[in-house]
Amino acid sequence: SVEEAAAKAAAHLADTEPPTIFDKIIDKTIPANIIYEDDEALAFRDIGPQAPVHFLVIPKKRSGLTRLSKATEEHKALLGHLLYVAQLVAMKENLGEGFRVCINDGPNGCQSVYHLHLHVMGGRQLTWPPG
Ligand code: D5M
Repeated sequence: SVEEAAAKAAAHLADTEPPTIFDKIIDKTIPANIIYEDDEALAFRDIGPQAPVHFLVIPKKRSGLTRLSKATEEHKALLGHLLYVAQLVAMKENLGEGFRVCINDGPNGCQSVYHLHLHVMGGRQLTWPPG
């Protein structure tokens, strides 16, 4: 369809944007504390933890997802998988008392790395609202 072709073109354009530090973590040219990996997703500890447990879940292929707002219909399964992995690893990290999943999108969302990532934080009483 026209919509699919447009989405494909947009995804290609997005993937011509510069690689990020996360690409180097994925190809293991820089070290990271990786706590989970499968064919599609990687989870590793955040370098500046905001809670006793703070890790990131990212897609191994950026797939045009520089940010959540670039998502198209074709990303739905991947997005679901990332959220599933977030809770899977949260349970492995003993966050059964609760945790928070957060995605920062764009300048107003305070996004700094333009490769989609879910923050998962826990291990203390979190407060609401965030800043
Ligand atoms: O969050 C980007 C997050 O990525 C931020 O919490 C720091 C983290 N970060 C950046 N570089 C690294 C490396 N090399 N290892 C682990 N974690 C890292 P954002 O939502 O874009 O503001």
